[in-house]
Amino acid sequence: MISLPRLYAILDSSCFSSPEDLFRAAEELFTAGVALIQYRNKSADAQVVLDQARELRRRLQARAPAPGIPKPTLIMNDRSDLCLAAEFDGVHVGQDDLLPESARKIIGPGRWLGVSTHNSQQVIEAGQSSADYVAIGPVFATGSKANPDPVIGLPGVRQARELTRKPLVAIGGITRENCRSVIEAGADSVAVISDLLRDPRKSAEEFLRILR
Ligand code: TZP
Ligand code: MG
Repeated sequence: MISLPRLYAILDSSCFSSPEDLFRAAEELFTAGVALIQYRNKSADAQVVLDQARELRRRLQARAPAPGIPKPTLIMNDRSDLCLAAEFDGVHVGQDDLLPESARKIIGPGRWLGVSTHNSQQVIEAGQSSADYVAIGPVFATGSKANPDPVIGLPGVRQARELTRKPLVAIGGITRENCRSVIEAGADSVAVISDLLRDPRKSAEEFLRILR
């Protein structure tokens, strides 16, 4: 069973005005000690996604981690093929992507597989799959996802916790203000897009302090 860090940072290309800005944010998260980072790009062509993912990895590999902090685990959103091609550490699939077992076939046994879920039935199914972690959400209202599923609230996190023993990631509208309550509801980790954007290093440090 994998061990999830409390903070799971998601870098969504649509939130940055250039790839360079995204790479810089990644470096700041790295400096803050963020141990798990997802690269999410819903709009670019596959080759552009691959090139950016490789550059992201190269930038983070080139930096020496702070003492006691490992290199971040890098997760590719949606695409198992690009996860392999970019030599990422894992892939995250949603309900509209490859089924978990199909993604697993591509990435093999060693890389991480995460699965997004939005209701009890999906949590149960993901829990029975070869996923390494199950993500549940949106916990709160979010502006970072097109056509989000209904908000599940903290009761939804509690329910998901009862339905699977796999490591549980909560996502959607999670901020420094509410993240503690999400962990207390049973999540092992919180995935965050927007509340890391403004000053990535400072916000990540604050998240990590609050979640310690
Ligand atoms: N899946 C469910 S909510 C969400 C995704 C990708 C977006 C989370 O972004 P934010 O800005 O942290 O609410
Ligand atoms: Mg997806």
